[in-house]
Amino acid sequence: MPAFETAPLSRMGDAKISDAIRDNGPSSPTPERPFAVTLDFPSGSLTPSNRIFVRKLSDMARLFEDQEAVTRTLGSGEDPLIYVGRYAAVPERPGNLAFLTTTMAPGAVGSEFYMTKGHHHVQDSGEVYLGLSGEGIMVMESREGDFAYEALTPSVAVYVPPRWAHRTVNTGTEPLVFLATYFAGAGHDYGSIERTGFSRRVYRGASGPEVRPPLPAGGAGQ
Ligand code: M6P
Ligand code: ZN
Repeated sequence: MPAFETAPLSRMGDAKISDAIRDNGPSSPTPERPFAVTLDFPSGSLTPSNRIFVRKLSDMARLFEDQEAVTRTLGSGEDPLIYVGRYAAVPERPGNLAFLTTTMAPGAVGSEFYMTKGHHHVQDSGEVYLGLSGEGIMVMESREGDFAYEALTPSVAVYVPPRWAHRTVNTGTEPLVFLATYFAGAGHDYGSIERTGFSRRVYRGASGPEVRPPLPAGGAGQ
């Protein structure tokens, strides 16, 4: 008899039914209930949110190609806000789907557009991004070295398969706002991106964004 057949279960009483449900997965320290959040697309505000993180230039200084521009900016006492993340209150454990908005300022370091740090998932698993406001590009690179990119604009959803590192870049003049959802137990691995980077970066070119490898010293980003 299938475990999900309802008639016999309904005769087992409340306690038995809740035991059966608990046996289907890891036990929850607190009961989880469905909930809804409200999104403001232009700002990325997500209400209610239980965790907000902020990344400034100083938090990701080594990731930009133009280190002279980074030093100049930080040396002048400026530490621009690059992006803010706002999480919905989903416990970070396997079986759950984490989701959050990210709001990224427009701007560039040298000629390289503002971007997220970029990461692999510790436990290889996919992710879906949905553009809410602004104009951006997602760059993605697999552990095997394949590279891909997609535009991220309002009403566009981008799928990131397992084993693909991902980074989002604001190529517009307004904040880039997007929603992302992923396996809550995935974990963020920043180390490999910090060590090797992506093979291509996104630059402000004369006639629009350029997705390409860094030029030899003295070229792009100087
Ligand atoms: C998306 C998701 C988050 C991630 C955020 C910022 O919203 O992928 O998991 O934290 O972008 O990206 P990063 O962590 O690489 O800075
Ligand atoms: Zn991710």
